[in-house]
Amino acid sequence: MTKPVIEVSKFLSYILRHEPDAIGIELDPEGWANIEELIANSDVPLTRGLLNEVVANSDKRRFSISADGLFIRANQGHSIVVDLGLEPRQPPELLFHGTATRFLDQIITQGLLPQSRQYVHLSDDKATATKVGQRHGTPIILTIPALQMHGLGHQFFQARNGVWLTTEIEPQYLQMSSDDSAIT
Ligand code: HQG
Repeated sequence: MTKPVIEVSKFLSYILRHEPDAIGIELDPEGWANIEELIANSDVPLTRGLLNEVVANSDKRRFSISADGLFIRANQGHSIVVDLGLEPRQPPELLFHGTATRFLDQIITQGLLPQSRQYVHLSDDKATATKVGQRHGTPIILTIPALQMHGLGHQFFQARNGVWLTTEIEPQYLQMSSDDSAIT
């Protein structure tokens, strides 16, 4: 990705997930922003062409444009409350959460909580989880018996970019990936 594309991607993540107020726009209840308004209010150089390029080239498919081409929203990662219209669905047997070793003590006590975001984010492969964990420090992967939890009534959702979401994972379900032994 080129530098302008990365810059715009970061800007869009910030505005569409966390702070639409920062440029004086509002998202609708489903998280959509009017593209014309977004471009007019943007504080980074932004054109419709660049916006389309960012959406098309986002490595994690972070954004969607509405079918009529007028609106854009983030696929996941929100701290503001939006209704993404996701239905609960059956997860794979295992899901993974990458975090940093420095958070482990607290996670063991409290379980995985969404912290500043709307959901706990999970992936269906360890490589992605490792990259997510590295953003915070020395990574460690927690394995979640998602299918078993689903059978017990725990709800999982899948964002349009494939990321799995849930509201909380209690400590008893968390396993260390290295030897798959429970950490509680
Ligand atoms: C940790 C990126 C202490 C949690 C990624 C994580 C993802 C706790 C951190 C998406 C805790 C929150 C989300 C507890 C959880 N005590 N720490 N009880 N429960 N934590 O950034 O999952 O590139 O909000 O383990 O790829 O790292 O931006 O969440 O380390 O998909 O598109 O608190 O953001 O996507 O950190 O990342 P974050 P995350 P993008």
